This record gives sequence, C-alpha cells and structure tokens, in this order.
Amino acid sequence: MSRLIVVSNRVNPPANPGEASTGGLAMALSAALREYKGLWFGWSGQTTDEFNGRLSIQKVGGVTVATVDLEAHDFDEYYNGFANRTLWPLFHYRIDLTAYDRSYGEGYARVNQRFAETLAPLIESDDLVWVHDYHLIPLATGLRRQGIAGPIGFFLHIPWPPHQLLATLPRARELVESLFDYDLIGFHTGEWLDAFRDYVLKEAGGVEGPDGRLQAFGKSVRAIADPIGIDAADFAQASRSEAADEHFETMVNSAGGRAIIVGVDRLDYSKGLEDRFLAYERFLEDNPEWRERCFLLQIAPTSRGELEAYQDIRADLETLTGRINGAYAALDWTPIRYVNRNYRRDELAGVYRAARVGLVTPLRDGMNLVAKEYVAAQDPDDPGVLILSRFAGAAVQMPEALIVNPFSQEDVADALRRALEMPREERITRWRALMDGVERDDVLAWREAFVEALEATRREEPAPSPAV
Ligand code: GDG
Repeated sequence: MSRLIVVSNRVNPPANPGEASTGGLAMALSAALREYKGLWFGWSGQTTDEFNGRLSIQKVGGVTVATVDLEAHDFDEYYNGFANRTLWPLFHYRIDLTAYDRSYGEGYARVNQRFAETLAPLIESDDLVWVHDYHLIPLATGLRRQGIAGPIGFFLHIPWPPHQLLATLPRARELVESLFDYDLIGFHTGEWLDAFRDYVLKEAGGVEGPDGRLQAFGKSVRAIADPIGIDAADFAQASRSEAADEHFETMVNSAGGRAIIVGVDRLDYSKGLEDRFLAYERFLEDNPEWRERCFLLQIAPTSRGELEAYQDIRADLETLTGRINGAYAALDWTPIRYVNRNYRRDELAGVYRAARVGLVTPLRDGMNLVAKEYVAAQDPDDPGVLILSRFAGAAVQMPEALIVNPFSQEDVADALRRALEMPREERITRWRALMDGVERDDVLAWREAFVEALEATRREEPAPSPAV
C-alpha cells in the first residue's frame, strides 16, 4: 500500500479523541489519517524571523506530523491576506468583503513555493500526495518544479464560485491553471464541480475529453464530487461518553423544561449568524405562545480574530443579542444564550443531544459538518429536528431536514415553529433517513473514494491536449 502524504495549511490533530479542535478540516483529516501509513505536513502555527525550512516531526494522537514555521509577513500576506481576505470571501460569494492586494498574491506564491521545497525531499516515488484547501492551490506546481512526478490530488473544502464571480479575481486564470498540475481535484458537491468545469470551459477555453478529464493549458485533470462526512462511529461513541452525559444533564436541568434550539459555528460571516438571530427574533414576534417555552443556544468560538471582518461580525452579534434579549427577556428567561468559547467534542455531543432543534443556516458553506454531528448525537427514540440551509453543501445529501432559505427570516421562523411542534413519529422517520446517510457517507467513505480515484490516475494515460 502506498503512503499517504496529507498537506494542509494547519496541522492540528486533537491529541486525544474527545479533545477540542475547531474546524471541520482538522476533524476530518485526523480521522482520515489515523490507522493510515503516512504523514501530515503543514504550517506549525508559529512564526520565525527568517524562514529556515526546518522540519519538526512528531507523533500526535496516533498521527505523524511534520511542520515548518513561517515568517510573520508570510502569515500576514499568505494566511491573513490572500487566503482569508481574498479567496475565502470570494469563494463564499462575498465580493463586497474581498480585498485584492499585490503583496497578498506574492506572499501566497512565496509560501506555496516554500512549502513545496520543504516537502519535496520527504516524498518517495510510490507516495500519494493529497493537498487540502484554498491556502494551497498552487502547491502542485511547486512540487512538479521540484521533480515530483507521482500522483498529487487536491481537495477544496469550500465552495467553488460561479465563473463570473471568479473572473473578478486578478490572475484568476493563473490560479486555475495551477490546478492542472494535479492529477485529481475533489469538490464536496456537483454544484461546485459544475462551477469549476464552467470556468474551464467558458473562461479558459478548455474542453472535456471523451474520458471525462478536463483539458486546458496544454494539460489535463480529473475532477470529481466527493462529499465529506464525519467519523460517525467515533462521534456516536463521543456522544455516549461521561462528558457528553454530564453536558446533556447540565443542559436539560438549566433549560427547566424549555425546548433548546442549538447553533454551533465558528464565528464567521459565511455561517449566517446575524440572519439567524434576526429570524429567531421574527419567530418570537410571530409566535408569542412560544416565548418563554424555548431558547436559542448559540455556541460560536472566535476564529480569525485578527481580521476586521471577523471583529465586525462579533460586535454586530453582541449588539443584536443584547437588543433581542432586552426586548423579550423575562425575569427567569433569556431568549438567546450566546457563548463565544470552544467546547470539547464530547461535551458538544451532549449539548447537541439535549437540543430539540439543530439550527444550521449558513449563507454559503462547502459542506457543513455540524449538521451531520447534530444528527449523529440524537437519541433514536426521541430525536430532535435539523433545520438546514439550502446553501450548505450538506443540503443535497440531507433532504429529510427542514430545508430553508437562510436569507428569508420568514422561512426560517416558520421552520422553527414546525420543528418545535413536529410529532415524534415524523421526527423519528426523518432522523432515521438522515442517520442512514450520515453513517453511510462518513469520513472514511470520503477518504476511500478520493484515495481510490487518485490511485486510479496512475493508470490513466492523460490525452494530449492542445495548449490554449
Ligand atoms: C470547512 C468548510 C466543510 C465548532 N465549534 C466547536 C467545534 N466546532 C467544530 C464542529 C465541526 C467543525 O468545528 C466545523 O465544521 P464545519 O464543516 O461546520 O465548518 P468549517 O470549519 O467552516 O469547515 C465546511 C469543512 O471544512 C470540511 O470540509 O464542511 O463547509 O467551511 O466539526 O463540531 N468543535 C469543538 N468545540 C467547539 O466549540 N470541539
């Protein structure tokens, strides 16, 4: 069996299975690499005065990790800059928040080249290399320059934007061209895959070959949809742990018989928290009989706190929470409990289980793992109801959820009422269908499908394609 070399910007497997590790990617990759012969390479999270390419190799939670430090201005230009001020907002359809700066692009190219030079000596001829996410799109180009000829795959964890949006990015074409140095590109859904194909065909003058490979820039690549899942078995176990039971009890006791509506999201504008709070306010306004009989618990650990857009959303949510609580609270009832901290994964499982409704309403999301975790944590005999945004990649796989338009306060408010009043039999029927999907399409199925497709590219004879 070949070794699997996984590459991502941050390398942070949880040291113990139940431990906190915020972010879908960290959860998914540590689950995928456990029990697999291989290596996880990326940035250490530390900065240094001058880049030295020195590797730190250690074993964390059963996974071998190799990390390298970056310079402080690399962090500013590559991570805070091009990755999170340019690509993240643009790929989440927020051109209003997208910042372009030449230095960001330069930092992005420089760090990808540094990663390629540091990683290349670790790669053996039989290895499969699997690169993750928007921080590292040009990595394969750097690795090819270093003489790496074996299979390299790329997985995008966020949406791929429509071609007209992507066209607003200076040098978008160059970015797309660099993807053609991979053998395989994976997206969560057919929608993101179609948007990528659209750009290649409409903007880059490419064609789709008879073998299904996309051809452009004198090269060809295979692109697939491969939806990510959670480690369902591990999560089910976490939800039966002592910590989960304790948190379940705490929530039930503190709820005092009221129904809990739960939201769990990194504090990010793509997650639609402001619209969610407004929809909940609308629900309270429209349904006076539900006031004091339920509350919204929003867990939102801070992320990317150095960036202004993230500071703004934090301030806006605090104001909004204050306003809604001020308008509706009673002596013994707070409509919104808004918590800005991180919980352990097993604790979170107990909180999910105690909640009658899981409210997952991103404005745009590559997949969304919280929706799947909420389902996995439910009591089969008395499950809660998932409300899910149609703009999360997960919506395609989870039609038995109450699917909503997160931009419509009315729609979300109606779904809240329907969820809270849903009879037990209907809850069970919907949950069973959702749970079957969560168990079947889990993180291992995602990894297997990608690795098999990447392995298969070794046997493909890329058709010669005209330079465009
Ligand atoms: C990206 C894409 C895609 C959150 N708060 C706590 C906590 N979390 C965990 C959740 C979940 C993960 O973070 C969030 O995953 P999501 O998938 O919802 O979102 P992103 O972080 O934006 O992930 C996304 C994903 O990559 C995978 O491809 O689905 O679309 O944007 O696992 O549980 N975990 C703990 N404490 C918290 O307070 N322990």
